[in-house]
Amino acid sequence: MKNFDSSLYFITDSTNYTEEEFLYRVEEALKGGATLLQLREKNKSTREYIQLAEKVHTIAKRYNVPLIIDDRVDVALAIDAEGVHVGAEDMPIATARKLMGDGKIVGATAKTVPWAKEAYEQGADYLGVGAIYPTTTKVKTVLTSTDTLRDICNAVPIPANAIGGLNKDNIDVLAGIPIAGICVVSAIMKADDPKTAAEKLKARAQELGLC
Ligand code: TZP
Ligand code: MG
Repeated sequence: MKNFDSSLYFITDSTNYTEEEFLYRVEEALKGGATLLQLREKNKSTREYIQLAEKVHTIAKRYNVPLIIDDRVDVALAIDAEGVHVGAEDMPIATARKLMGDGKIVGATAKTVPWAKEAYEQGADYLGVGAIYPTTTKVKTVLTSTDTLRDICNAVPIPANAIGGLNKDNIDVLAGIPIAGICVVSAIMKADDPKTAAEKLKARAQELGLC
């Protein structure tokens, strides 16, 4: 099992922010206690993605937080990121693993138990499971019940994180489910104060015994 902490996994969304504001928010989230960071860009050219990833990686390293690149193994390799996250329409997990090597983190999306087992067998290090609640973040997803989330956690030996519409006021539904942590975009990214938002989310998750 790889050694990383996904208890507060912050996934970025640069939509509607200047680069300066975006990087500031990322850093505030890290100051607030995000333990794992994913750069998630859907509309950037390869060159733009790499340039932004380099900047985000420089910041993440200062906080000792691993950086995961969404979708793109080439971008992850180009900047020597700590990992990549692949979904159903991205590179197959086994291929991502082969290209990234054993030392890097490969994360995958899973919405069912068979899918989770397949991801584990292909070499995924962790799973993102959801959406638990409807989300306003641009994503092709369907809802995953907390029962399925629990079944997935019990079916595979790798950490599973809940994702989708989560915030400090609704994560109580996850209490008692053996997740490794929560993944959030909006709850931190769109908060007035991302640092305080991250701190409060983490405190609430700890209070509920989620991490
Ligand atoms: N995968 C499932 S839901 C989701 C992703 C990437 C988006 C989560 O964003 P938010 O803003 O935390 O609901
Ligand atoms: Mg993807």
